[in-house]
Amino acid sequence: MGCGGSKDRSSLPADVPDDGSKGKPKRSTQDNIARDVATAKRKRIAVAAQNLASGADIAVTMCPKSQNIIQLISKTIVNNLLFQNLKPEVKTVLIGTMSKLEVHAGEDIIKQGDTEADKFYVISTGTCKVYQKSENEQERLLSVLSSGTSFGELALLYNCPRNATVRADTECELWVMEQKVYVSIKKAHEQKVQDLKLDLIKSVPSFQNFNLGQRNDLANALEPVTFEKNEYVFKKGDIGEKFYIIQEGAVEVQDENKKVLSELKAGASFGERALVHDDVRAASIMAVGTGAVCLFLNRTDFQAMLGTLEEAWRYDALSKVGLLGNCNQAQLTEMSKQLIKMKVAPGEFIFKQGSEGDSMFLVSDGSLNVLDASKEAGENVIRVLKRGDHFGELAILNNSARAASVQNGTGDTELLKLERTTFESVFGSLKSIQQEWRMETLRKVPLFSKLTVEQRKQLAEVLQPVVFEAGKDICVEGEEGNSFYVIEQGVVDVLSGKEVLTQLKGGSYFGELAILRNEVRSKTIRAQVKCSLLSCNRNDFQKVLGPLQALLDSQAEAYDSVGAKISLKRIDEMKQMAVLGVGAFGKVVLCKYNGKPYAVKCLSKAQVMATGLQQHVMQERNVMMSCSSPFFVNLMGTHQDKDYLYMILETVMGGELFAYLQMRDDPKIPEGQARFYTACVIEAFQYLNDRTYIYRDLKPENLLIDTNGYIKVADFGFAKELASGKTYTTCGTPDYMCPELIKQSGHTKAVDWWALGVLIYELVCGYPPFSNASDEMEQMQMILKGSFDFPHHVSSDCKDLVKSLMAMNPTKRLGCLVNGAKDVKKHAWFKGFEWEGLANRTLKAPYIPRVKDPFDTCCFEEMELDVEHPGQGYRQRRVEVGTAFDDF
Ligand code: ISQ
Repeated sequence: MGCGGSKDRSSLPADVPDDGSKGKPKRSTQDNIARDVATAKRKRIAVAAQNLASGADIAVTMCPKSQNIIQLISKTIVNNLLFQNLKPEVKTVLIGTMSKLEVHAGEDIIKQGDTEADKFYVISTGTCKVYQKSENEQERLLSVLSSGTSFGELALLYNCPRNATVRADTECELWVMEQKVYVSIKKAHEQKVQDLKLDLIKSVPSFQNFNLGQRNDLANALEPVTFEKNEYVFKKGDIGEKFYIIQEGAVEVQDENKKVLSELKAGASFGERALVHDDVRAASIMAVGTGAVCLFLNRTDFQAMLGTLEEAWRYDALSKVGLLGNCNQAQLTEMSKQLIKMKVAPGEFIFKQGSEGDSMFLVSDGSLNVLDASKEAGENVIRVLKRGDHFGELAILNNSARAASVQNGTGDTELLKLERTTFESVFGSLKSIQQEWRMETLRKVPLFSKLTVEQRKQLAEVLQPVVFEAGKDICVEGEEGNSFYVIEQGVVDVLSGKEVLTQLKGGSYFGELAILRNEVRSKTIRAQVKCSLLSCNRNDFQKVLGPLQALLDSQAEAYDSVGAKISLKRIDEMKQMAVLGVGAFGKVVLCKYNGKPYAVKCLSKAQVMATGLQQHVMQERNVMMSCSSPFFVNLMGTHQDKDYLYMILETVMGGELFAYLQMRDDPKIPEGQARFYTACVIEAFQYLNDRTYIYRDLKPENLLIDTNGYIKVADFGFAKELASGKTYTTCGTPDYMCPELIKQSGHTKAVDWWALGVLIYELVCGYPPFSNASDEMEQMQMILKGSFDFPHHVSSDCKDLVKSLMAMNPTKRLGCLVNGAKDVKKHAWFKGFEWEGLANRTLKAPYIPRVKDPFDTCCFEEMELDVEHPGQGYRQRRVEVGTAFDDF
């Protein structure tokens, strides 16, 4: 964990040039790998590039240099991983920004261990020597570098301590590239490319109704292809499944005799039918002028990502039906497949006012008139319905009489019909969809975690809808309450006094202890917009679950440590009991408060500021505040004083999965056990995906085992909200990084699903897939190639799952397709796995830690209570904190 467990010991290999003499020894056989890792495995540290939120303001200055120098730099970086696949114009700008550095013989250019490492160097004149020393050892000469060589490139990817010292041996002239500049230029370029694709997508008629998320998915999946002048894209009669958008240049549309029918230019698209079915091309397409650059998409990829074009359109239209607002993505997807096509003749009535209905409709083509029967013909049209509009949806709920008549106009109209019976036979009644949503929400309330499915069902049934207008208080701080609330729709503010602490959105809940006992509300909860909530008061609760009072009371006992949020006036209200871990950024202390255990993570404000991580810390706090899952180490509250930030977390006393793996004789675990741990992580990721959060630091070091043997995900330092589009700050742990993180081409939630593949691999093999590299740059190269093998003992289902998760192309990765996490859960490796048992925690865990009581720290490394905080040294520095942590 970022700041848990034993002291972080970096296994990062040298950030020095590749002269073949550095780094870990290469492994030869699978057996050797296992043995090496068993004896030498270290906790891996997470790394991150400087956050680019501020990158937009980076001033990029061009530094003049001669053609000779430009050529020398170009030649030096030509085979460098970090400059491969860059467009020539981007390379030119990057080289243009490099500044000159002159150093005298004997001067250190970079120093081993230096943490403020953010520069890459090219030597133009002179020689430098590379030295390395291990603890208590004299410096050892590793290599000599001369004109036309480079060093320090890892610093362009992310900040991590320098692994060697590079010292000028003669007077030297060097050219320096800064991480911030490199990252911001690449980001600007990638964003330009993405925006361009999004613009092109906007002009494609079939994609008109796609939402931003879907358009971004499309943009990510579009691949460029170049056609030379007079080259055919396809010929009339060919069968194809590719759709094209012209990005640059032009093409001619020709008939079979090469007669030109028309010319298409940049922005135009062709071959759209191929996205629906195999297209027998109706004409030939040939690149003309100086040729054409097209973006293409093939049907298989398109459908895996978004379903069929028709389904995507139907999905979008259904998602706009207010009554279906509670259906999740998977349900809407399923429903869009069940709509029945109907043709309506001119003048035909769909239904008449007052009649009983059992279907709802979407207009897919043409238009319809909504008529008020009480008015005269000619004045009775209240509304005209067009493609994408829906009507009659109340009939899905019950047999209520139609409120108006709907009649076709003069043209042919096509409708999509959803009958109540079909709807109910496939999904159950709408009521049951709502019920399922309620069940799912209640399942996440820790107080109800011991209830059986049946008991939760009863509770879900007594939830009453209640609407609060914007600005209305739902609970008031200091007042007694007796109701529990779940937010169905809308956003509420959580206030302490006048200060807004956080926001809660759909699916969040509050006030649950009030249904057991008179609880004084610790916060005010105010509707930010008009909100619909479900509530249950103590009376209703008693009626259905009265006999369970004892069970729930006992649950409530433990609840202060698993569900209720706590707030402190002073941190010393908590008694420090033991240190659970110290890492690069914080110290986690086991504390006692009101007799209950808490894990308090302390971060030094000065250190956070000095390392530029304030945005990450705030993101971590915000994500954790708005989440609560049995598969997370949940945040119970926050606190701060002059020097420190405190995150008050629930305790998870079984230790890190990493430590458990380390203590075993065999570093690999049986597939059944790996399946159980992986399933817990999938539950956590599904929860995050549903709320559009990404996690970005999966590894056994960040997975804690609770006293029931279940996994809880800890350390949300890199988590962030990403509703659509991509994010650009490279972060994570090198072993777990996916190709797009290394390419810095922008990334999405797909990074987490890749990392899950790495985790499964590491669990079943005992070492991660790219651990055979001799240094970090080689490891990056291996990741970019996707080259890894499995030992013989791994089952074929397991291999298949890992390969599907570690798909090089993030748009084709399992977990990122149209059915999201469900696809992963349905994979053959999980055949027969009891997901329901895992969710209600009745499934037996493969290993139960032997923990005697809530304060037993036997699963953690022993440490002195007064062990120094890693940010101690920063306290002396005068760091301006300003308002950075006001919202913490
Ligand atoms: C919760 N319980 C035990 C140890 C922990 C370490 C870090 C974060 C949370 C923890």
